[in-house]
Amino acid sequence: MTTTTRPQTEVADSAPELSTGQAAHMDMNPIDLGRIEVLQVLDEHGNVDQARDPGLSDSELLAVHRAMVLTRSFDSRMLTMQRQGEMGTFAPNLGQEACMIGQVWELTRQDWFSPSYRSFGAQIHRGWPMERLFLLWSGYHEGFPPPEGVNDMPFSIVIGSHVLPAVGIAMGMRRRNNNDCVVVNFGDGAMSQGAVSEAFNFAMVDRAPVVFVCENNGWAISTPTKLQYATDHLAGRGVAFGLSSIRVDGNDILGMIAAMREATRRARDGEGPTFVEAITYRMSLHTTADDPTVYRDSADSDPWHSRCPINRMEKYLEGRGLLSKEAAEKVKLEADAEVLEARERFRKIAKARPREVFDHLYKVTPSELEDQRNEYLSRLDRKGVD
Ligand SMILES: Cc1ncc(C[n+]2csc(CCOP(=O)(O)OP(=O)(O)O)c2C)c(N)n1
Repeated sequence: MTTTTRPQTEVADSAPELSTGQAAHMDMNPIDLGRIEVLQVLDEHGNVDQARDPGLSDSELLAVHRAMVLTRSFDSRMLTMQRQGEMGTFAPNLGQEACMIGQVWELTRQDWFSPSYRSFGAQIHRGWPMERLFLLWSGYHEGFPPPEGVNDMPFSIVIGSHVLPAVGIAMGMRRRNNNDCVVVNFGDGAMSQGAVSEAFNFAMVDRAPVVFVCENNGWAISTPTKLQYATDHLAGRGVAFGLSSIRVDGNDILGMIAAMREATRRARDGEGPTFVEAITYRMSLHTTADDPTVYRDSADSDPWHSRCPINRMEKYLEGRGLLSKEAAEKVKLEADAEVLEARERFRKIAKARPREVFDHLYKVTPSELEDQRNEYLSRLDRKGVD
């Protein structure tokens, strides 16, 4: 793992001594953090850097590939369903599949995962049935709670709001003194939320076993990263709080796994939190309510087509004789079929319940709303709607 060049500082037990030495000159230039290399194991041509290869077995490599293909298949089906009026507004994962799968690949059932809204690839891998995610994104509250036995937090839409609670979970783990850890993800836009900086600080002071994964996908809705921060990288923000920080090619599944393996090892071994800045690109819409053509042109996204995380993995697997083109096509067809089966299960469960429209808002419904509810219910009665 390439960490920053800056050595980890020990947390002081007491107030710092005032240095009596005179600085040679008053230097207010920004401290040079140096260049923080971007870790890449699998390049876009399918070549692997053997020295940094996390060494997955053949079956693990195929499983990782399959998980990314399933993520894409689910994503594409969600978009079709949304455009046909069968799904609510959602945030596509297209292009971020390696980031999604890589960040949770090293987690155990005991570990916790606290996701942002653009995480369903990771959630499926963690054990969320796809029909539950369909329910969730089409507005059924049954879809929201994490499944029994899956140590995930419900995802957060309020940007950055879930990062401090994730640190809280990690602080609890530290007090229990077990080997578990927490992974929390968020976007480059979330880095501008004060709570994320607070989370970095609390985590470092407590040496909490948490891995922060920033999916730096180039855009926060219509705000490009160059308007989000004025430094070369976000990883430097971790360095400022004393965190071990790394930049990784977020479209490289092997790089993501290598980085997360070391980051989670550090957390489990009591070496404290790590900040992983994963460089990726949001290939699709911010959400289905968005039209990126009004604020970015294809020159911005074009270079990322050749960096596709799935294509490069297929080139690598083909080169190793593990996956032919035909076999890759079969994986895709099987994933599509699996998603369609989940859609059928979803359709059987998802029955609109118009009589609940006024429920779940107030513990005691205000009288004017109660009047509206009664009028609405009698209208449903007149129309014979259950
Ligand atoms: C506190 C808060 N402010 C604003 C919003 C509106 N909003 C929704 S998504 C988003 C952009 C987030 O971008 P980023 O963190 O980079 O994540 P990405 O969507 O790219 O994955 C904003 C500003 C919000 N949900 N919460």
